[in-house]
Amino acid sequence: ISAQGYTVGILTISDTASADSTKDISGQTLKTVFEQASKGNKIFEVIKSAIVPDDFDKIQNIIKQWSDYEKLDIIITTGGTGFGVKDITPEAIQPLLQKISSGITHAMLAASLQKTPFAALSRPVSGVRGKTLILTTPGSPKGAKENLEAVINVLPHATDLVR
Ligand code: MTE
Ligand code: CU1
Repeated sequence: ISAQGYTVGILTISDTASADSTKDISGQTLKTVFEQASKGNKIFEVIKSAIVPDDFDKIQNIIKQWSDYEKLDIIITTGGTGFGVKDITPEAIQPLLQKISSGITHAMLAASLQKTPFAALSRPVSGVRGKTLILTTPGSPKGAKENLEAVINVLPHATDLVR
């Protein structure tokens, strides 16, 4: 594989979307944000997309697959970051992170709080596993978009340092 830019995997974590993939608007929204950002010099290539239910093992398995075997540069998730009983994205992903990137998490929350006080109800985590940068965003298309846009400009440099 001779990817010119940064390889990206988008993981939608949602019981609803996993039952009916046409309901996965947020995954598509994230893809569009990466495509628009790639018009400049920062070329992001979304080469993996998947949908899993709010299931601890299924979330961990695909994160491990995409980082340890596919060796993606960036994995971004949408969904499951809230306070609902089923929301377990941070609990599933945090133990897989070898380095915690508090700054990226902070940047997402700070920018989000400028948009809505309900940003406080997201519990994002982010960090590095192997050579892969992993970040989580909320499940709504708006929340996913705003969180990615908050940090997308630092992702190329972050990824250069990791790989
Ligand atoms: N962050 C941004 N930037 N914009 C938003 O609209 N919505 C919030 C929050 N973060 C939101 C946001 C809301 S209302 C919830 S409940 C949480 O994300 C958790 O979302 P999730 O459980 O779908 O991951
Ligand atoms: Cu909410």
